[in-house]
Amino acid sequence: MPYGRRISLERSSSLPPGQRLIDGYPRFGADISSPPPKVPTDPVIQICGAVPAAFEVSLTALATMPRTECTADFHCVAGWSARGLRWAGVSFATVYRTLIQPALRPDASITHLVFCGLDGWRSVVTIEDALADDVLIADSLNGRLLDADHGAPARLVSPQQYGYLNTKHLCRIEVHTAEPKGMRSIAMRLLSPHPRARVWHEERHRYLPAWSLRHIYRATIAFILPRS
Ligand SMILES: Nc1nc2c(c(=O)[nH]1)N[C@H]1C(S)=C(S)[C@@H](COP(=O)(O)O)O[C@H]1N2
Ligand SMILES: [Mo]
Repeated sequence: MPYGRRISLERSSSLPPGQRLIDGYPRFGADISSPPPKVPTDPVIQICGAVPAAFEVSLTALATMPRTECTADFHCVAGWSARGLRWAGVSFATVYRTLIQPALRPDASITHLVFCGLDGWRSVVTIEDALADDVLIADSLNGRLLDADHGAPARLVSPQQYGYLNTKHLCRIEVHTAEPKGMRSIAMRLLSPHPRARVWHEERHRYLPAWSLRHIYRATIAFILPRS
């Protein structure tokens, strides 16, 4: 299928502060000892929150919308980065403007969105960050349909924000008029991730300076990704 837009975010050879390049692109997350969730036969994304009635958008319908391709590096808050991933899908701004915005309550002023995965993952993204040019609902990686490891059937890709805001296995988008509660897992709440998570600003933690976390995170990934 021809692409309406192509975006490239590859920046010379540099990485954001505190990141290290690893070989390949691993499956990563809070619970990688469990298998990825099963994909339903006719997957949908439910839209709920500040809309008069929740509704569903099927992935089949999404697949007919104008496509965008975005080549970018991927950065996990734990300090690893993967180079030059070629994502394809629909720009989130297009989905928001054509499907979500017209359904909002007229008085609703949206500040945050929550992206939920089939495995229970939740990421809270500000409306400003979610509407950036390079944010996609991607269903393809490096020319192939997204596999279970990397978020089948579709995932959010926001390459300028750490991985934890890039919800895989996307099944629900909540629209909010104030900052909602984020991650449900106790571990993620203790980590208190930064609400904006911009990689080039090294926004790792809501309260602590980023440098104070680098060693803790490195130790964690050395354990999870032994060859990194
Ligand atoms: N549904 C879901 N999305 C998720 C996660 C998860 O565990 N479940 N982990 C997040 C984290 S911490 C990272 S770094 C990236 C990893 O993406 P990958 O597994 O495709 O490398 O997914 C993010 N999105
Ligand atoms: Mo991550």
